[in-house]
Amino acid sequence: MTTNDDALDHSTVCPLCAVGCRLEAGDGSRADGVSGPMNPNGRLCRKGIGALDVDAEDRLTQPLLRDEGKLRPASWDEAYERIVDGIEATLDRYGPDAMGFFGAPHCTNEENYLLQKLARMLGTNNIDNRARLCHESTTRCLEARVGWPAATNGLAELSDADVIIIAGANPAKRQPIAFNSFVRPAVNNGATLVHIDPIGNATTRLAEIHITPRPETDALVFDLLSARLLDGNDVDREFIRERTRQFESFAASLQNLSPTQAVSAAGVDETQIDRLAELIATADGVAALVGTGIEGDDTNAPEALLNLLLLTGNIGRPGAGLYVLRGLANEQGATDTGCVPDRLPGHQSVTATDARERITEEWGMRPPSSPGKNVREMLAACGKEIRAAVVVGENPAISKRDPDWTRNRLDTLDHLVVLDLFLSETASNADVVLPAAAGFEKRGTITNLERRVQRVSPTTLPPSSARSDFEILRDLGALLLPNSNAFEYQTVADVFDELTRIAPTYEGLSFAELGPSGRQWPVDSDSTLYRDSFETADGRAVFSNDRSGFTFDSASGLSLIAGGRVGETQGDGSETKRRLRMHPEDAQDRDIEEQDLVAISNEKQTIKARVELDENVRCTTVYLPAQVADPLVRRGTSAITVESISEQENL
Ligand SMILES: Nc1nc2c(c(=O)[nH]1)N[C@H]1C(S)=C(S)[C@@H](COP(=O)(O)OP(=O)(O)OC[C@H]3O[C@@H](n4cnc5c(=O)[nH]c(N)nc54)[C@H](O)[C@@H]3O)O[C@H]1N2
Ligand SMILES: Nc1nc2c(c(=O)[nH]1)N[C@H]1C(S)=C(S)[C@@H](COP(=O)(O)OP(=O)(O)OC[C@H]3O[C@@H](n4cnc5c(=O)[nH]c(N)nc54)[C@H](O)[C@@H]3O)O[C@H]1N2
Ligand code: SF4
Ligand SMILES: [Mo]
Repeated sequence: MTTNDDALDHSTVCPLCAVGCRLEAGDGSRADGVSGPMNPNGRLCRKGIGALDVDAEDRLTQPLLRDEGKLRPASWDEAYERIVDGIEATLDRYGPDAMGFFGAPHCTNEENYLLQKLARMLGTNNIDNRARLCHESTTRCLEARVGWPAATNGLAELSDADVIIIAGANPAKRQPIAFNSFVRPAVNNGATLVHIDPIGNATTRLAEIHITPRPETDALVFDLLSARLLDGNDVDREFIRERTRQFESFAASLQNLSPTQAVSAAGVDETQIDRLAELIATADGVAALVGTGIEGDDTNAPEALLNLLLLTGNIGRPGAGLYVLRGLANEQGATDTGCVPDRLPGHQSVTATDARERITEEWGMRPPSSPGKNVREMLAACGKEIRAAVVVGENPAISKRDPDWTRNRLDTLDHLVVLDLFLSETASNADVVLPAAAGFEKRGTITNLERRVQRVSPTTLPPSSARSDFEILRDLGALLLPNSNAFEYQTVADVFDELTRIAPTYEGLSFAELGPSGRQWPVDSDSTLYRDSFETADGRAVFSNDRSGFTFDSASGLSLIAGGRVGETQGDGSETKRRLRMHPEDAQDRDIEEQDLVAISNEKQTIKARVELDENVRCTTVYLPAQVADPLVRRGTSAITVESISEQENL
């Protein structure tokens, strides 16, 4: 491993998902796995094997500028000049809070750090990253109640768990190597896997218990379990007394829960709840792994799950804790490095005196102290308070909720700069597009879903004149802040080392000493967080009694859930080949048979698909892959109707 930014290395860490498997360049464009902390047996998933096989034809190879409505090739100097003019004009006319910065879970820690440094040195906290849209409820709950917005334990600790609960996720498909390296062996060694998901998926196959709550009722399931355990006095009194706060008000609020109503509202089988309560009561360690399915604007499933873990003392010990099944390669790092509107690097509040002091010393200026706008607020303010934006490795034009709305918002900007590998939908609407190097063409660090900071190295050169986001942001920083030397870096290691001086979570790490296995933050603890105390003001974890109001419109009959992610096509994507998964009883009620073509409608839209009968789908719930479901539901659920139509019918 070299630290010279230009030299090529033979091996690196897979830049395609938050697991972070080790790999090396194999024959042709194939990547071969090499043993690493996340893939001890050297395996890669299919996506990882193709990690180095980027469609070179479509790569951006030179900067593009918009002139007379059209993008045209330009030199780097010309592109930089246009960016500086656009940003300076915005600052002069409207001030720094008219700028928005969209950061970068595909990019390295150093790149994310530079992006937020640029935003803040220009005078705004309007910086966010898209991790907010995937795991916000869970990470917010962890940060507020135990300390850090991150997984509480390392994955290898799953070998110490007796019960593994996976809720609203499909790691067998989405984090396949983590699932096969840690969950599967734990289950083979006797741990009981419980899958909580209205829809059975690849993960369910390994589960002993499959609980299928009505969508968005998981909080009720966790509360029911807490109530059962409390009734049976199967709780950890010592842990509650010594290490938590607000237990009494939580226990009192559970008294208001009517178990009969909760069971019926969640539509779960009571004997399964009893069985799981029994398992938790007798387990030495319970680990919960959660994904996007328990996120939702109105649910507080993560809050209820954390209550359950605190009640039973299942946090702060090996194999007992809450894991966030993050998706994008450096989602954790983008948040750690401060691409967040109210947090400086290291999850410190923008108002925290000591953090502000450290930064002022390091940057030679005070960062702004009023929290900025988050992703959604920035998009909503485009063309109004926000007049210019810099987007690094994100494609909000399609990935954010309601793409047409988002695209229209981005169109209203005076100045849009996009750094990307390809001419994405967002890039094609930009005023300046800069060609960036991909994950395996650059050096830096990324932080995986268990807080492991690992080095990535270039195994190939970027195409033509593309530059790493690090180089681009360093250049822009120097040009936009000509009176400061705050962007004078020789190598990415200089940026990383600055990060370790500012972010307490990264303190003690050193770029040169990360080694082939990386290190988990914080370095002064082992992989289990909170063994002795929580990272809260008084060191105690907090119970929450914020119980969600919950309504189920039984008249609507069926609710639609979407799953699977962007980029995964099903069949050739043509309307008649799309599959709607439906329980046989729901189909029978509507005179629908296997393979029937159906119209699926909510109050706004109708789409067509073919029915696939499936007993692993809970009754009254149906399932479509995300990109097919898109017009009907982007997140959460939608009440829909389904009816058979003839093969020829046009919608
Ligand atoms: N191959 C591949 N892997 C990927 C990605 C990719 O694009 N391709 N993307 C990555 C990214 S960015 C992410 S965020 C992750 C996402 O990974 P996951 O969060 O695992 O995403 P899904 O596979 O959609 O699984 C979500 C599950 O939640 C369930 N669900 C929906 N509503 C509810 C509910 O109310 N309660 C419960 N309990 N469950 C519910 C759905 O049925 C579905 O099974 O995957 C990552 N991994
Ligand atoms: N319809 C639908 N929408 C979804 C989802 C879905 O399942 N269905 N899933 C949601 C989820 S979970 C997520 S996480 C998001 C993903 O949302 P986004 O992160 O916005 O989308 P991506 O397409 O993953 O990546 C954005 C861009 O980053 C670029 N990129 C990759 N690596 C680099 C790099 O090193 N540098 C630079 N500068 N650019 C780079 C890619 O070329 C791509 O154009 O989508 C969300 N939106
Ligand atoms: S599991 Fe994730 S990190 Fe590992 S090979 Fe697959 S895509 Fe890459
Ligand atoms: Mo995601």
